[in-house]
Amino acid sequence: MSIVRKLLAAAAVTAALVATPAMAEPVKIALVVKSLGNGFFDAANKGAQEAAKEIGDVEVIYTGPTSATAEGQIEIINSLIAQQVDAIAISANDPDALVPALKKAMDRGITVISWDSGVAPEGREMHLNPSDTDLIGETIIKLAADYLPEGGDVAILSASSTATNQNAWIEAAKKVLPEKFPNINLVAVVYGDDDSVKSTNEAKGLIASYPDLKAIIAPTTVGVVAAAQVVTDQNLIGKINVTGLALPSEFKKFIDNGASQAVALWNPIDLGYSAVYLAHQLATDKAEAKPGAKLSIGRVGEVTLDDTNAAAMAAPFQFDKSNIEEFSKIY
Ligand code: RAM
Repeated sequence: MSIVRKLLAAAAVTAALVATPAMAEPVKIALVVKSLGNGFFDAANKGAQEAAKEIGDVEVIYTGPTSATAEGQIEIINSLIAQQVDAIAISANDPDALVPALKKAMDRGITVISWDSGVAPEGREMHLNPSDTDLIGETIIKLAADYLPEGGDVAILSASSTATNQNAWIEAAKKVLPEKFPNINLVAVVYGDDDSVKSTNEAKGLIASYPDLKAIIAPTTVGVVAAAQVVTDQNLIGKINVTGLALPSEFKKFIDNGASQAVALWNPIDLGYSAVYLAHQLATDKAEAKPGAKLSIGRVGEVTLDDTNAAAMAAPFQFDKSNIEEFSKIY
């Protein structure tokens, strides 16, 4: 329980002795995202608000910087400490740069967890991965390889160069390449910072620099849309297949027009729901984050913490012509 809540609880007991029972303060959980204006995080917020409603007496504060930087997130963390929130659930733009600010938050009794994109273990109580990191790494390569029977050049268009999640997926992808996908040639990894304009320019740069490019793999919902738009605009449909991790509602048009054969993702609504559910359990002392702990994520199920207090949710779904329409209505 946070220090603030303990004090409030004590105050409420005192007040109850002298007057009518005090109104309980809601548990304040800040859902801090990499940047605002990203549809993936808006969907996560939908799930976060659902969790708050279901649990009751919970206020979710949805916040994030305007661009996906650690500096922007540090400012926000400091302001959340000043606001005396009960918990911070953050998708990090950098695994290390946020640690001092998050440690300060924990020293003040604020529960800190990371989700989606992790913080180094010393800066949080636990981390929630949407899915197994190695599985995501292999999936993004397979999505390209499935449509390249002869193999060929592929490039990765990532988010920011310090994003914990994308960097871990790219590492995992590089690990499986030589053995499982020997004819896939990864020629470049570039960074669009989860910014549409930068991602568009990086995609154009890849196409200009690598004339034999057969696929662009963007493990970011922002980058994948930018790359597919560039391929569409440059009349490269059928020559370059865009794939990666995409939000069906934003990406359906590129499956429809053939700029992409297939993409993958997990359910961002369930991810946001689970992050808030976990933050609430830890902030109210209903659960403790320690290796081996099995923690409830409400209607989504349960996760088990590993040695580093990290847990992973389910395998990603694949979307193609057969099912993207249906999923595009959900997220
Ligand atoms: C972007 C963000 C997010 C990532 C998704 C797949 O929206 O970078 O962190 O999980 O893509």
